[in-house]
Amino acid sequence: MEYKSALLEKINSPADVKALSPEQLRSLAQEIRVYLTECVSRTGGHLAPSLGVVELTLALHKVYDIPRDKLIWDVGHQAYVHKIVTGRREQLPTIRQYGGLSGFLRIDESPYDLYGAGHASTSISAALGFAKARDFRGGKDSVLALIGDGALTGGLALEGLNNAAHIDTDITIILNDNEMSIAENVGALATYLAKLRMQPVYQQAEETVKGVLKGLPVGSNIMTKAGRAAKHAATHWATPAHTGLLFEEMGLTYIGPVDGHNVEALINTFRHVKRLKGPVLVHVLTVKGKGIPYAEADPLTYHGLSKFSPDDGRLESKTSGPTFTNAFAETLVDLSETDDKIVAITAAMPAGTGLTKFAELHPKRYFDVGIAEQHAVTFAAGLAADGLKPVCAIYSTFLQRAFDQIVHDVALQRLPVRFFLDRGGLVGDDGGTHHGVLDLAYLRCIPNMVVMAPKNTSELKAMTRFAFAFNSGPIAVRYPRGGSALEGPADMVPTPIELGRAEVLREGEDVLLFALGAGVELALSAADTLRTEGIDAAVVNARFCKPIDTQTLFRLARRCGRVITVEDGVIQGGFGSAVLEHLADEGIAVPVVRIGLPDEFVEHGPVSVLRDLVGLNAANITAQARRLCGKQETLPHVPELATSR
Ligand SMILES: Cc1ncc(C[n+]2csc(CCOP(=O)(O)OP(=O)(O)O)c2C)c(N)n1
Repeated sequence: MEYKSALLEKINSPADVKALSPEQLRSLAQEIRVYLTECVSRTGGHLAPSLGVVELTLALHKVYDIPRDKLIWDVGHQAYVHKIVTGRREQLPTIRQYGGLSGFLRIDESPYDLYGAGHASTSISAALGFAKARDFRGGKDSVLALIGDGALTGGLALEGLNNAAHIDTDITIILNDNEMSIAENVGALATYLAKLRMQPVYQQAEETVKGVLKGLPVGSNIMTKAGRAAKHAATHWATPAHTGLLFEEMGLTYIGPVDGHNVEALINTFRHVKRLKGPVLVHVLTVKGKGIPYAEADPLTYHGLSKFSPDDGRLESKTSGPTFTNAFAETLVDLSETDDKIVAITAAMPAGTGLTKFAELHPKRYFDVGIAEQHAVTFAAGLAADGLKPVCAIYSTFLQRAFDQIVHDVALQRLPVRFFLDRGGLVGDDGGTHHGVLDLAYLRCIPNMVVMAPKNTSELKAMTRFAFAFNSGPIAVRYPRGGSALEGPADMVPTPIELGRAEVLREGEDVLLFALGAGVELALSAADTLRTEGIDAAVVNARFCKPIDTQTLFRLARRCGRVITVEDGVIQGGFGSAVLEHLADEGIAVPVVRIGLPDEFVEHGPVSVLRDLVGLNAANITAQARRLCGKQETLPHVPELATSR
């Protein structure tokens, strides 16, 4: 990839962007695209979203005075260009690496990151908070929310929009419309935006922009009929009167559509939008992956990816071996062939959750509801209440959004909704917003809920079959990204799954290692080491976090007299807590050590590094067992936990 950086190497702050002419900004945009692609090719990360907003980001920094003006990014996965122009250009190669820049925005990373995110659809609500806070302090700064068309499908974004149109404040919502969520964007709003895209582009040329916007009555009060009419006439000079009517009827001023790759048009638009009062929505049309042919042609693959060749986009081959996602996907497809009651729901993540094949085979039984986890769960509840067998395939971290729907709509009514939570445990590079470590705790406390975690992919297959045969209430299976080191031969059949029954992997006399999911692999490895030291550890694959196999737990806890629990979730309220509670209720007073994630948000970085940092590894289990058995006085040093604060 040819790499010119004449302008880029002088960009150290937004002031350097402000000093450039539109012509120079166009050249800078090209340099940024090459640099960005080079960097992401080496680290992995979100490529296509940032490539789509290069001109938009430059225009915003040219016109607005950030951080005095408040720019709130939705998700933050598309903010790499913002990082480059706000003093983090040289650090970009460290993005998503342990100790390096975050792949999202974080308040503590830079004064230019006014608000952090990682989950979608938060920007409008947060920006409204900034706008009202400004009003209270009598400030004059502009407040902007930058949100994608995908993120706009989220209920939270629509709640924000609803409130923005009603609350008396000045706010600009910039809609970055590239027609894509991670996959194709879906829903009625997406269809509506597609219609708007067909309209003539609002800012064709500088003169048009100036002509249109000069006619705009500054500070016109859109709450009065005359004010609204004047503003409407001025903002719809080049586009038909009905353009953006949906937003206008709600009470927002609609500006657009604007060509998001015409830096001059963007600058002119924002200069004038800055003068507008009330809630304004600027509809910007962008192309995801813009300027890098392979990313433009396949924005889904290049949305977020691991390392690749910057010249032709060739992906580095992934390590082969079965994955949990595929194990679930294949079993679901198998089951769906003989059971036409099975229906599947994703919240904008068809590929990541393994539903692509199911969608191809059963398009009528497959629902992508957009970034709408809450709706997904209540929708599933309705389907289940009328006799269907819905599966909600949602990443562990995103299902957090739908906690009350799980409680109120599903569990309270004992509806048989199957939850498949991919990316359970530490996910690595995406960091604190994305680690799926709360799920065991937040699901375990819900009455009527069954919660499982497999030790390997063949067990996940068995659990998937079990979950679809289980019709008496909600059931959840959570599993990590990737695969397991515990895979047996491909044709190995795991011992049958029975409700609330654990699998005893090793009997023992000295210490009980009671482990769940990914913790089983670590417990077995620790037990091997302990055996060489004369410590006889029993190892149990708990399989169920709820209900726990108390029969097995009590028998082995009594026999061994010492218990260590292992899980890749938070220890507060999680699986280990459940074990403690059961032992206490039964009056079994044995020492218990819980190994899992501490009460801290964990950083981004490779999973193995993060696990070592928090002591979620075989070495720590071994050391804890030695100590319980009186064989080691002091524990090895576990380095201080890195937190996201
Ligand atoms: C609550 C939540 N659900 C799912 C995701 C995963 N996710 C990250 S980006 C994205 C698509 C966002 O689309 P859009 O807002 O249009 O931005 P684009 O990537 O197209 O620029 C999704 C679904 C998320 N971050 N948060």
